[in-house]
Amino acid sequence: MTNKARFITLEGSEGAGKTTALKTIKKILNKWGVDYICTREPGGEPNAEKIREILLHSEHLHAKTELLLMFAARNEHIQNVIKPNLAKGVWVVSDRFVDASYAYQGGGRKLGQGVVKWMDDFIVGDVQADLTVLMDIAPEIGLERIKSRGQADRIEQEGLDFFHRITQSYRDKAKLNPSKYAIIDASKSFKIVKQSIISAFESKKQELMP
Ligand code: Z5A
Repeated sequence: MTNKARFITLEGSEGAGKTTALKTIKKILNKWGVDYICTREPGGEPNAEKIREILLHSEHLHAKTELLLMFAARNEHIQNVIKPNLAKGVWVVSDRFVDASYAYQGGGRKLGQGVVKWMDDFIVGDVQADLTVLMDIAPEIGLERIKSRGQADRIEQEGLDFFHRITQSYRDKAKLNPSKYAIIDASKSFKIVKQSIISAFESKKQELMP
């Protein structure tokens, strides 16, 4: 495998179908014959998984604490998982990464994009995704899909306005650098979503594996 290892991230609001999309992405990468790992945020390594517990299951957290913990977990994840794998030629697929902080903390929590950009520069630096698959969905549809899942975590308990701001922030971020994104209409059927992901990867293949 002589090609440069690539960093792929998967993003979207609640119930967008990221877990389902990941299965399709794995099949594509298997077919391409690349060596890869799948990981997630917040989490992906032991310290970051402990921080995930605090983030998702604390009774209350201030918005700025949430932002700081997201980036603390991310730093552990970058240093201990993402960078070492990319350095040894292994592709990394992450279920959520820094765009989620722009969307949830910058947009949802109204902390603004500026402070997230500052943290992004400080913590992420040049470890940016080569491709971000954005599962774009209206919050009404996404939330309806996850309704039957039982107990919602701390973030999932927010109101509809919060999720509208998230969806908008994701779209705004993608507009800043459109060539880096594959925007998938996640409101469509499983079959159409799967086909859209396959088509998006096919059209990016030359760029990812020159
Ligand atoms: N967070 C943050 O605030 N800031 C950050 O920087 C980062 C994260 C990195 C992580 O939660 C939380 O952390 C998350 C953002 C925040 N917010 N919350 N809460 P998580 O990892 O536990 O969960 P998630 O990332 O939000 O994933 P999810 O809720 O499980 O959604 P999903 O993976 O996108 O959906 P899914 O499980 O694939 O599908 C949901 C349901 O819809 C399921 O029943 C499917 O069968 C169904 N589905 C999927 N696709 C379809 C289609 N096409 N048609 C019909 N039904 C479908």
